[in-house]
Amino acid sequence: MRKNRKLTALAAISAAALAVTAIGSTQAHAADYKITFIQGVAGDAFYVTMGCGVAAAAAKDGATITTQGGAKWDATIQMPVLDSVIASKPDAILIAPNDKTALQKPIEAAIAAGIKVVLVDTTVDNAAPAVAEIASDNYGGGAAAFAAVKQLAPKGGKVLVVSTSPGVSSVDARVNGFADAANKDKKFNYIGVQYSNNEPAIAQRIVTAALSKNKDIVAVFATNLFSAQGVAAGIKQAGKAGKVKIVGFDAGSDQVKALKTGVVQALIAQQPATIGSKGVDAAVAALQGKTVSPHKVQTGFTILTMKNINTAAGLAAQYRDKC
Ligand code: T6T
Repeated sequence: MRKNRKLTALAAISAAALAVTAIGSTQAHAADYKITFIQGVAGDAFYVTMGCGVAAAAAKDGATITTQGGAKWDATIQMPVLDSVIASKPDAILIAPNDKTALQKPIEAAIAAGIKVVLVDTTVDNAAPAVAEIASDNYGGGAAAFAAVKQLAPKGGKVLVVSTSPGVSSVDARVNGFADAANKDKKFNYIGVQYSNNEPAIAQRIVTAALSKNKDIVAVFATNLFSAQGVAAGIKQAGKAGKVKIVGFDAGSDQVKALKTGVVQALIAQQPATIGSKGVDAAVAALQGKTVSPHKVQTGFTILTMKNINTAAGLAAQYRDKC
């Protein structure tokens, strides 16, 4: 109870500290702009929920949305998707780039073709040519994940991070935020990050191997939905559910179930629908010739625990499988 109260308080502080910086909302417009939303990957509740925000803002702003997404989190799959979207000549593209370097030139090609590009969720090495970058405060989210670990394992010990792939701006920032906070705390021994390629089965294997090598791991931070799914399965399989604490980013239905059954102790839910709606607002404003400011917008998050998962705020923070 005490721990849960502390985590709920932490959630409130984090949400307040990470208050959303608003991009000015646009007036309804009759132009019917064509906007393509390119997800990081198809079938991910994070992007499904983002799509709900995209659709709501498009209805308000006067835009028609087409959604595209590769079957895997893979830049070599996303690049041809982007090429074919450029060839279809939309007015604007909202894209979550799979890799901050590989997608740089293809995104510049879209902009050179006269298409307004808004980066949502993830970004590229040089985001300046884009209309705006709209994403969670991922570094702050990583630090908040470590704060949650501290509450859950106050005596300290070994902590592991499982992420997707290096070069993905969102999860890299979460890893850095977590690592910087963990390395400052002498009670904790940060044993590093391992990469799952966004495959739950690989995340599961990573955790199984890590637990057999380091029997004294006290907590694992999983930096996104699919890593968290695999980490939860691995800890459960090892018979360590509840003993080795899990803090996961994202709040898909599988993760919420793992929280409710005590396998996962805290989830950092992003605000994907807000990212999507702000993305459309920014694209439409740019198409109307307005200056979009600020260029970089950071959205907040809610920390979900057993304590608040069924509250109105907890329910609202959970991701959707359809709009
Ligand atoms: O965590 C989100 C997203 O923010 C990240 O960039 C990739 O993974 C997710 O889509 C969750 O699967």
